[in-house]
Amino acid sequence: MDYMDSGLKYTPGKDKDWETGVQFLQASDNRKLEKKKGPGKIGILIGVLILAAVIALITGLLVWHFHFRKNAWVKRMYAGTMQITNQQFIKAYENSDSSEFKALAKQVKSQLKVIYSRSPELSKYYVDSTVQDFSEGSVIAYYLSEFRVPPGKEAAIDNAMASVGTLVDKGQRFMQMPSSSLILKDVVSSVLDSRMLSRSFSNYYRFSEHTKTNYNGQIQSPGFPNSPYPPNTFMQWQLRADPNNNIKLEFDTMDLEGNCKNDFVKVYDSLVALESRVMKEMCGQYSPIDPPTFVSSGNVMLVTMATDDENNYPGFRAKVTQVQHATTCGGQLKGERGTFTSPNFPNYYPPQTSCHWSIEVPTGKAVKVTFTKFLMSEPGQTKDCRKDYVEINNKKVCGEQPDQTVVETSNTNKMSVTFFSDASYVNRGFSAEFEAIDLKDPCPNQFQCRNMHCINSALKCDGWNDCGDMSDEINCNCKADDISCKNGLCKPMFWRCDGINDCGDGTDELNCGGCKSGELTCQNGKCVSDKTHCDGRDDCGDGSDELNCPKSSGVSCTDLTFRCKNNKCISKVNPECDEISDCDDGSDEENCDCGKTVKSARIVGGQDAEVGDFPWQVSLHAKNFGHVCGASLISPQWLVTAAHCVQDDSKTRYSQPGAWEVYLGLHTQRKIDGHVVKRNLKQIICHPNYNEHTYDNDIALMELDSPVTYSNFIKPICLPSAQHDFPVGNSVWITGWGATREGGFAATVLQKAEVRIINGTVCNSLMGGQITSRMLCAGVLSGGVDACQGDSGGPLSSPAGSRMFLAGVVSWGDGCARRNKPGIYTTVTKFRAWIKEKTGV
Ligand SMILES: *[C@@H]1O[C@H](CO)[C@@H](O)[C@H](O)[C@H]1NC(C)=O
Ligand SMILES: [Ca+2]
Repeated sequence: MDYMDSGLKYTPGKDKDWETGVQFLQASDNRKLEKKKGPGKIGILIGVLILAAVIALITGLLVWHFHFRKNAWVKRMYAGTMQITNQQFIKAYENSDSSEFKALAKQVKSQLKVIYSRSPELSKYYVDSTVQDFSEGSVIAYYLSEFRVPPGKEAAIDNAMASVGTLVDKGQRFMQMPSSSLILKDVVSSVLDSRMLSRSFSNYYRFSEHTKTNYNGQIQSPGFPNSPYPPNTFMQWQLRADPNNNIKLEFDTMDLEGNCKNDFVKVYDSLVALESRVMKEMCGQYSPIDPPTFVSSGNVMLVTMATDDENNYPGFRAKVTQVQHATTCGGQLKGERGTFTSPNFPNYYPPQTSCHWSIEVPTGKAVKVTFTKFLMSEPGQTKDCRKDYVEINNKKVCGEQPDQTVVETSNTNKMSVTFFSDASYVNRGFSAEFEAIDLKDPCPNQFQCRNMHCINSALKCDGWNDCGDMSDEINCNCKADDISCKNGLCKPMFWRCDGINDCGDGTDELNCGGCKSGELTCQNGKCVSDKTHCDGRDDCGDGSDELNCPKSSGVSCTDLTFRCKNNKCISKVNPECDEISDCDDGSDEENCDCGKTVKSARIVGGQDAEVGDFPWQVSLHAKNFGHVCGASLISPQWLVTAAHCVQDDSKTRYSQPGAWEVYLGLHTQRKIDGHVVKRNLKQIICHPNYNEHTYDNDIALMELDSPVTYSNFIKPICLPSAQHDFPVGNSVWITGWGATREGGFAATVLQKAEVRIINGTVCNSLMGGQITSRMLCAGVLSGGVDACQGDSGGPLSSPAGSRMFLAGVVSWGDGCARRNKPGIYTTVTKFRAWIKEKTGV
């Protein structure tokens, strides 16, 4: 490769650090450069000049080498953009080999040098710049500038570069300028993402795509979809559209390593990797049902991707199209009610966009606006919403707000709403409803919250924060089955003694029989001295004072310690599949292909699960009837469900495999798409000690007639070891279609609800002493009335690290965890050995 043509002209090839810079700065395709014709007369002249320059450079470099290298100055790269207002874009500027490109690039470079020379800091450490691209508007230039900075000076240079725009203004206003010079506007630069300068890159790719009307472009990571993306590679895709168009980038697959430090994709609203124009950084796996789609503010976009040496995944693929630039958004909204959304909702809104809505309802009424979705969080957002925001009633709202919690009402029949997005980071935006209300009675026949929400009057003083601002839970007289908090709140009794301060003043955690300070509470409730923790002796009697010790492996085995394959025990609690090898033989990290989901796009409604969120959820259909029970996938061929699901009744022999059809990868009942796999059963193993009166030992196993292949939609959940601890107070998930065996399914889309594990002692007293050690109780966390989600037999999924473990099987009653009534689940840990014995899993 010829550095003279393609990169920084003064750059030596020997220094590893610099080589990286050259590669990154490389302005065009190598192949084109190699194909160039031999030198003519002018060429020879240029050659001589270059030779002279090289000699001068080498001299300079030697000086540099001995002077600067010694001090280990650091390279600092900045990406920048500027608008040149006294030039017109011509087609040749798209081609960096054209003489027109080179001529303008040269002018930009020399002007940059002049600009930087106005700052003493910048001029001292400036090395050089390369122009990367031009685009329309008059002409917009994209460039990289390199500095070599003594250690400790980086921040000072960053600051100077951040205000480089003022240097330009100063220059243009006060200095005599030659008439040929470029008039510059909006000069912006920011330091390059340091991961893009990694020394370990061994390959660089640069692609470009100019999309047209009626033409679908496509970009994808190398090798997609047949092989994983290459290691140690930096890639960039430069996307252009025609003037007055925006680029729409629609990912259909995004499947990268989960850690953005190692592999990542970044999308920019620019043609150079300018951090102040970054729209989104992505890694991991995105749900293919609701994949991200971005729209640029202008007619260019840049996608970069960097990979490290290991864990290469399939990569990404995205469609590139152009859409006409929408000059306006917002508008006039009239009538009794209506809806409006941010641009492109539920896809990502474009950066640098502002919309204004004027809402008008009939005279005499007032306007009430409710935001049903509000997703506008972004890195670097401030409390006073200095980045993206919505302004309503002279109030700025930003960040991420729970559904239906942002509500505003006007005093008149008019209201205005403004949406604003700044230059960097975009999100999905908002959807909102407006309605005309009667100011004298804004909540007819309902309770009016302080935040103007209207809720069912029965929800007042029931212990749940239904308003969202607690205004329905103050000044209450608590019911007998509620905790009366000292501060006047009422809380469901089952939050007593679970280690979480629900009252806010600790009332619910008083008199829980805890130990004194300086004492350790054993799992069996005994109190022992702190000092006995990890002293090698079992002081508690159940071994719980010898858990989570500094010396983890090779401790004496108790009922609470994890037993490795080699029969040695470790004191760490829940060591299995936590991605740290704790056993000497590594057996705690074996069989860990379980419990992981694709990254959720977090857009689908409150209680609806998202596709791929719970890929182990199985729907059990009774033949000729439909869905009646849930189950969990634990291996390619085995399911766990509830024993009471497989009991015969007078009409159907549910205990027989032939009575069932099994649906895996199902999200919406009756919608059997390409992700869904149907299986029949080979056998059903019901727990022999299942008691149909007490629901004790309510667990059963099902074997599929043939194994399933795992996919994004079908994956097993992790089975906990017998010693796995699911602490009281932990949040876990229940899922299902809300079915009862009598009534068929209640919901078509898989529902989810967050529940919290309830103290067994408290639960047992609430449930009249019916709770055995093989049952565990959990209560719904959110206050929704329709929080009845679980199906009998379905999973109680407990998150741990990046995985989910099967904590329980939905057992009692209709399987719903109702408000003020705990749900009862079969404790899976108690049946771990039985599952292993019957299935080998
Ligand atoms: C459960 O509550 C009882 C008191 O009702 C208390 O003694 C016990 O420590 C609590 N258990 C846990 C695990 O917090
Ligand atoms: Ca509590």
